[in-house]
Amino acid sequence: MMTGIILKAVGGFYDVFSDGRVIRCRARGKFRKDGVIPVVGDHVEINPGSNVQEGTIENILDRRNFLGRPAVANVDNLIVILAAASPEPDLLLTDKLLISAEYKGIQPIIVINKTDLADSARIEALVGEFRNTGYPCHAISAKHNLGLEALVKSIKGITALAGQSGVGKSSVINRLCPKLQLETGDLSVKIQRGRHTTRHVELIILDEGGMIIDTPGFSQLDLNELQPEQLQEFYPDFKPFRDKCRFTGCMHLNEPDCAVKEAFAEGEISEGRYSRYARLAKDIIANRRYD
Ligand SMILES: Nc1nc2c(ncn2[C@@H]2O[C@H](COP(=O)(O)OP(=O)(O)O)[C@@H](O)[C@H]2O)c(=O)[nH]1
Ligand SMILES: [Mg+2]
Ligand SMILES: [Zn+2]
Repeated sequence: MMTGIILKAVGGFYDVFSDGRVIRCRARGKFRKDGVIPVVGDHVEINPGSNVQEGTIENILDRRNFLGRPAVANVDNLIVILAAASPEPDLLLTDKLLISAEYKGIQPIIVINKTDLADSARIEALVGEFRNTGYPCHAISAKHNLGLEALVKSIKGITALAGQSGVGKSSVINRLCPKLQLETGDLSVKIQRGRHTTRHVELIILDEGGMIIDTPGFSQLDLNELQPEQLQEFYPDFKPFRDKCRFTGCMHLNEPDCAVKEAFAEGEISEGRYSRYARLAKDIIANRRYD
């Protein structure tokens, strides 16, 4: 028995990377019976088969996480991409993606793309927005191939990309893996062409050692799944202050002697992060399900 990782799943076959080579496998029937379907990113035990016969996936090892749409397991990093300009950065979406990553136990990496379209004050302001999170942050230009080398070196393990449309996700993937040549650019053109092609998600092994998922996208957490007092757990920038509030269970909204609010007043938490947190927390409270 060998172990490997599923790179691709197409038409009942699985390409499993094991011991430096790719072995085409079928899955044992028992998976279907158990209702567990092997997915890209799964660590599996395989019987490698022979030269003339494909291998067999015998076991799926425990998953550290699972993402649907695209279905991928064991994601280590989420690159959350913003554009410094064009489109205007959607920081609320960014925060939601960061929360979703934290919730799944995925390390976020922030990438500010299109630095060629903004002045340094603007880029610095965006970097500053997330500084106290401690997340790695890379300012790059996919168009001019700036900053990509440092980014690729920081990728260890399985890495997914997410961000609003037009920020340059496909362009970044193409830079990381030039042989892919994903379509980039005008959305309306992409949608027209997209109707005729179904792409299958594939894990690409980079020369530098990391692995990227070739299909951008990441199913966000529905924040209404959270209890309002849970939300703060996904804000590493609040962590140093949370225990210092007067009330245990403080949600840092209207409570007196709140250390988180004091930290933001003193610039130790970015004002934007705090105000978007307050907005999301209030939304969760407003939509609270009593069940
Ligand atoms: N000026 C500039 N344009 C870029 C950069 N990266 C991507 N673009 C352009 O932005 C548009 C959207 O890029 P795309 O990769 O398709 O974005 P996606 O929707 O996130 O996959 C395309 O026209 C790209 O050529 C960059 O660093 N600078
Ligand atoms: Mg794209
Ligand atoms: Zn508080």
